[in-house]
Amino acid sequence: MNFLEDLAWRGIIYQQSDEEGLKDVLSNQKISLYCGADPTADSLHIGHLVPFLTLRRFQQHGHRPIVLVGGATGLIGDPSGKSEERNLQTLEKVQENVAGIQKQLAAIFDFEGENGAVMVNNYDWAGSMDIVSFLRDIGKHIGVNYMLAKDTIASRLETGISFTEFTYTILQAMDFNHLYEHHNCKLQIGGSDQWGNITSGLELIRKMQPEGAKAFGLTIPLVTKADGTKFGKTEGGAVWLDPEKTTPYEFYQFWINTADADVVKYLKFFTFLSHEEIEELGMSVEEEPHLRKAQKALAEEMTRLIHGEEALQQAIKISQALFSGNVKDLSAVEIKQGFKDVPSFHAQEAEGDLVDLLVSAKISSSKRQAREDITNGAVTVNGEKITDTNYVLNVNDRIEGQFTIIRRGKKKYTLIKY
Ligand code: 485
Repeated sequence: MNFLEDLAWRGIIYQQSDEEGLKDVLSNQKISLYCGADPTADSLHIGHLVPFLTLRRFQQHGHRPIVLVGGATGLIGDPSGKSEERNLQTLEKVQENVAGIQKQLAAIFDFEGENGAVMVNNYDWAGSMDIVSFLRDIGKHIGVNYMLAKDTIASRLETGISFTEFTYTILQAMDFNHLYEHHNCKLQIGGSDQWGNITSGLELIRKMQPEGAKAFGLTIPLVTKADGTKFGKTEGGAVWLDPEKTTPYEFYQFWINTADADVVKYLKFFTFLSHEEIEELGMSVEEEPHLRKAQKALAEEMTRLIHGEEALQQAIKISQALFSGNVKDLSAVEIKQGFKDVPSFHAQEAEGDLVDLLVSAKISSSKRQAREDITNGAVTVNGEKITDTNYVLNVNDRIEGQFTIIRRGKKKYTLIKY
């Protein structure tokens, strides 16, 4: 199975500008190719991953990835897939976001060696271009009729689109042409919503480059869920790569919770596991789904890839502790991650009596209920069952002086903070 066949097996290919042509080029040369992201936030989220991981697959096969962050395009706003005009961001905010995103992308690629990755920012060539050059040298090659026919523009004609966003596709086309000229970049990849922008680039290259110049476009399908809900969203919103926004534990939990109907597809899309490994995990989903081997493999691969081995081990430790209830060996840092979404209560130094605390932290509805809960054996403090209704919490019940974990019943955790 060759590289393109592997991508097809993984379900990664959606549209191609010239399937035979690309197959031909890749069968006898190593190329440079690119994928871009706009700095709309200071972090990427998992919706960005498949295209960039695909870029990394190309690198593993000897091709050179060019990673573009849109310092210029981020100031304009891509209308693709948006039903409404975007709000402009300030230059300062965009630059701050560029730095955050570049750092995350840098961690995914290898910058050393013969086909080391290249990081570029389109602000470096588009930011200083003057309007007369733009209109004469670039704009003249792109017909307005051609632009109006693009889905992302046509779909906005009723509701309205500014000249700013209308022009966006030309900026992205200019990037492809620039990278073709300066980096011999022959292929642009992106999510399926980028088809219009990628083909604008092909059009501009055809018009501006010497006859016979050949470039290609390839898009990747949107990641979907079997139950029809949107991929990559949790109750807390997007799943970010930034550990401050989505902790490694939450990140791990997101993947662990993948449905059986989706897990093999995600293993193919997101991981670098071999066909044999993925097929074996697929069999496990069929024959022994309760073991959730495929989900565990997916969560481990993804957490290790984005956050590293140490964070992965911590995420596993927190998950096991929360599952078994044996929480006393967690460190304060681990508790902060694992209990981010658990109800918490700020206790005053004086509140040492367990019954009082259960009531003031709203764990039990009354003192009577609290005593009943304790005698029933429903209450644990840091994973230890307490059956004495006169129990008074002491300094030893504070993990690293900061937290006490109280559980009522099987799963209802409350975090006491000091
Ligand atoms: O030369 C380029 C300039 C900007 C871009 C690409 C090439 C960014 C692109 N227009 C864009 O908006 N991408 C999205 C983003 O930045 O969030 C997403 C796409 C998604 C996938 C992902 O980037 O919506 O399909 O391509 C990497």
